[in-house]
Amino acid sequence: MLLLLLLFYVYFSDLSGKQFTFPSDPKGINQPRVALRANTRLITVMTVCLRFFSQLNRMQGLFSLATRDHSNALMLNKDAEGSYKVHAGDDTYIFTKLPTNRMDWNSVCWTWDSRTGLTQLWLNGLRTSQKLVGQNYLVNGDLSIIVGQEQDAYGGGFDRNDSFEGDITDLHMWDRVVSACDLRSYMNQGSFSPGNLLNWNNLNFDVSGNVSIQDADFEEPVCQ
Ligand SMILES: [Ca+2]
Repeated sequence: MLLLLLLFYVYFSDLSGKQFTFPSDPKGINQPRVALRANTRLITVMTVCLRFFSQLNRMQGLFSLATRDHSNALMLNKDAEGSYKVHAGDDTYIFTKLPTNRMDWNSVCWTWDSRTGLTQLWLNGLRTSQKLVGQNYLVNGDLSIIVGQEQDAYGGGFDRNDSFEGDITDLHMWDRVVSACDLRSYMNQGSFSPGNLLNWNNLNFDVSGNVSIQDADFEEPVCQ
C-alpha cells in the first residue's frame, strides 16, 4: 500500500508553486531532463504554456515533443538573440528578437492549429501576429515529451548545445487554442483552466539526471 502511494506521488504530482531546477551540465554527461506523459496519441490543435528562468546565452530547447516519425513533431526553442523557433512536422518558423528576461521569469505560450496551420507565440503578456506552420500535419502515434533536453531522435539524440539550464514552472498543454483572455490571465498569474493534455497541478512525469524540484518564486510568496 505504501509503495502504491509512493508510486502515485511520484508519477502524478501537484506541482503548484514548484519548479523544475536544471543546473549546469557543461560536459553534457548528466543530461538533466524530465519526461512528461500526455494521455493522447493524436494532436491536431494545441496550446502549450510554460514559464522559464534562464541566464544562459545560447540556443536552448524549451519544449520537445517527438513521435517515432518526427523527432521535432512539436518543438519550441529559444536562441541567444531572444528569437523563438517553433517546429510542427517538417515546417518551422522563427519569431525573431522577442524581449526576453535574463534575470526574471518569462511566461511563454505557443498555439498551433493544424487545420489552418496558424501559429502564434505569446511572451510576457504580449503576442506575435499569426504565422503558418504544419498545415494539415497530424501529431500521431507514441509521444515522447521532454523538457531540459532537445530530442533529435525519439526519446534521445540529446545535444548539450541545445540543453536547457535554469528553472521551469507552470507547464500546461491543451488540445485547443486557448483564448486570448485566458492566455493573458495565465501570464498575469490569474485564474485559467489547467491543461487537459499536460497539467502542472496533476503532472505525470519522470525525472532523469540532476533535476531538483524546488519552490518557485514566480507567484509572490506570502512572507511569514
Ligand atoms: Ca530536434
